[in-house]
Amino acid sequence: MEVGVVGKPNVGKSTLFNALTLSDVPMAPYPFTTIKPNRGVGAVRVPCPHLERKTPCTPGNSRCVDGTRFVPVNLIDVPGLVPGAHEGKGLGHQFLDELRQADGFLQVVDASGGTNAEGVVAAAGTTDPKEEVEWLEEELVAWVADILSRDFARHTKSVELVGGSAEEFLRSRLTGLAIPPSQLTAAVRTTGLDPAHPSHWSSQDRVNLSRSLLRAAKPRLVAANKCDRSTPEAVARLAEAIEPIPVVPTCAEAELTLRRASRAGLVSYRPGDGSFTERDPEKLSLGQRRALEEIRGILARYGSTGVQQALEATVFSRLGQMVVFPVEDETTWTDSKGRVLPDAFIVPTGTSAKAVAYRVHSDLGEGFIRAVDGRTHRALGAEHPLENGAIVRIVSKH
Ligand SMILES: Nc1nc2c(ncn2[C@@H]2O[C@H](COP(=O)(O)OP(=O)(O)OP(=O)(O)O)[C@@H](O)[C@H]2O)c(=O)[nH]1
Ligand SMILES: [Mg+2]
Repeated sequence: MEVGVVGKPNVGKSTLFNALTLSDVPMAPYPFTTIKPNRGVGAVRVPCPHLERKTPCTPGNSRCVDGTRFVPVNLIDVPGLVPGAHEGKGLGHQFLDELRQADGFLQVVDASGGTNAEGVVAAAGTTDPKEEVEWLEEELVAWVADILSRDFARHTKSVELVGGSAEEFLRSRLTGLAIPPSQLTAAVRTTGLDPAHPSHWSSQDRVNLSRSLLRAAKPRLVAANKCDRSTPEAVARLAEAIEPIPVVPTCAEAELTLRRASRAGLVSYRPGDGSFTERDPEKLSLGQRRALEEIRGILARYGSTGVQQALEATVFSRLGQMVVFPVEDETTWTDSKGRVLPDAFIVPTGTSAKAVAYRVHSDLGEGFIRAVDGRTHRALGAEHPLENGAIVRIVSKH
């Protein structure tokens, strides 16, 4: 699972990335601070099933804090895009290629309207974040259309010569984008294109097709960042204006401050919480106390900094994922080394028992006999769709 953090320059992408991953990539109040992509690992929260039994867990690939499991998600922070990036403006869209494997996008916008299209700081309210959402789609569409159009005549002819379909043409050109074949076929249909003759598709057809593909295969959620300088009402107006794309108000700066303060032992704060407490107020400087007071005001206004919620809404609601817990013993919920609930995996909602087996290890998938539900102890067939939070043992020949 990989989420791409995208948007125009200077909106807070790297700040949000640093907050989610506790990294230290450069952030600054001017455009193009990020000049090459940053990769890191964030996490989404789910209740840890160990709470159902009061036996502590022994997490391996994830962390468990007071019964909340933090399951890893890969993140990429890319340099800011400006309108016309596909024609080479700003840093162009060369770095978008790094996002090919991303399952979806978290677009950061400046909800306060205080950054112009090129990322230069302006007075609050001078730009409309709705426009950022619209032109970013155009840039992403142009990026995909460009990939499709490279050597278009040659590639389409060679597919048609051997009686190949549109799907084959698209699959060969867009392999890196990790779009399932069914979505390729569906996009050709919804765009109303002739699947037998891709060579007849005009450049506008390719743009329309790219738009359908992106909308279906790379869902986007908008983080209305710098919400500390905006209002819940303005965020609600943005959400209405860009429906059906969901919007989550965020204050990346506050989240980063809280996570760093928590790491330094200054406050008790769990990512996503609506409050925090100072550990030892005596130890805080006046500046630190003031910064924390300001953050309290933001939490009171919005309920949380929104950063954790934005990632979770992207992964669970937009990308339709869920979390499963594979174990080797369905009674004790342990692996072969006796570790309780060691792994938590993010998989698409409704993933079958056999697909989860493959996810754990290809050998387990190939030798799949049955799965066993860790709660009901019922046997589950290969195609049985698992539920969110399922604890599952895979019985395999290997
Ligand atoms: N007020 C406020 N400022 C923020 C927030 N998040 C980030 N900033 C500030 O916005 C500026 C830009 O932040 P970056 O994270 O560098 O932005 P970016 O989108 O990665 O910028 P590029 O890499 O240049 O594209 C910095 O001065 C941050 O401190 C926020 O939630 N509220
Ligand atoms: Mg940046």
